[in-house]
Amino acid sequence: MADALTRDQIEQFRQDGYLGPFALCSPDEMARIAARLDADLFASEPPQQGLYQSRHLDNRQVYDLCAHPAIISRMASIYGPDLLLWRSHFFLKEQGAAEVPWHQDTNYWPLEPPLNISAWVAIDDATVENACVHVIPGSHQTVVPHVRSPEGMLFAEMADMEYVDTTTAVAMELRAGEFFLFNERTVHQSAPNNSDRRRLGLAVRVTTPVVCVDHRRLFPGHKVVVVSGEDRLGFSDAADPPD
Ligand SMILES: O=C(O)CCC(=O)C(=O)O
Repeated sequence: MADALTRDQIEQFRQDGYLGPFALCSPDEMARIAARLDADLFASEPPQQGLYQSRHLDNRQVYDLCAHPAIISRMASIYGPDLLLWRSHFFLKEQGAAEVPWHQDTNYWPLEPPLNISAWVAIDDATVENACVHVIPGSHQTVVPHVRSPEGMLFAEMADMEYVDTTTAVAMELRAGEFFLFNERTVHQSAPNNSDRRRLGLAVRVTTPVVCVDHRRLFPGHKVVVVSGEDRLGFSDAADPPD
């Protein structure tokens, strides 16, 4: 399969809980995609600071980014050929945007069992200066308790820092058009954006048909979309990709 991961890469993902960066498209191509998203999607409904959810369900450009073979082939190397796209988030950090605290995604998610692989796709260049995501290698091997975040953070709950060692954290600096993979327990964060450059990323969330998504904890009409292979189990409600 094109873009399949090697055995060594799969082993590295299992050991570190993240992998990449990889190229989805060139920076020039991503600039064209970003201009179209700005014109067609964000002009009428700007992404809020923080979360902007699951527009792959009603926007073909967003769906095509989420279901891009460069992402899905690599995910299939790890989780097999049957894959469900169950969620996507635009994470916008304008100048002055607050911190996304250290956290494990599984703390917030309605998945049973809690199994997910994410691709974080850079729509703008993401650097330390404009608040790229940081990950902690190997942190997915422990479930970390979460506590209320202090005022001013972008998430209401965060990892209890008694259980998190940030000294080995890695800054995932990406050119526009690149992405990295991480799993549902990899502890990650992004700092406040103290630069004058916007930082927009798209987080693509994929699981397998053995997982049941509790749609009631998301929004009315929420469904998964089969992005590879087939869903032989039907535990989660499914929709077709948008036209
Ligand atoms: O983009 C960010 O700043 C945070 C990303 C994140 O928390 C995620 O993708 O789960």
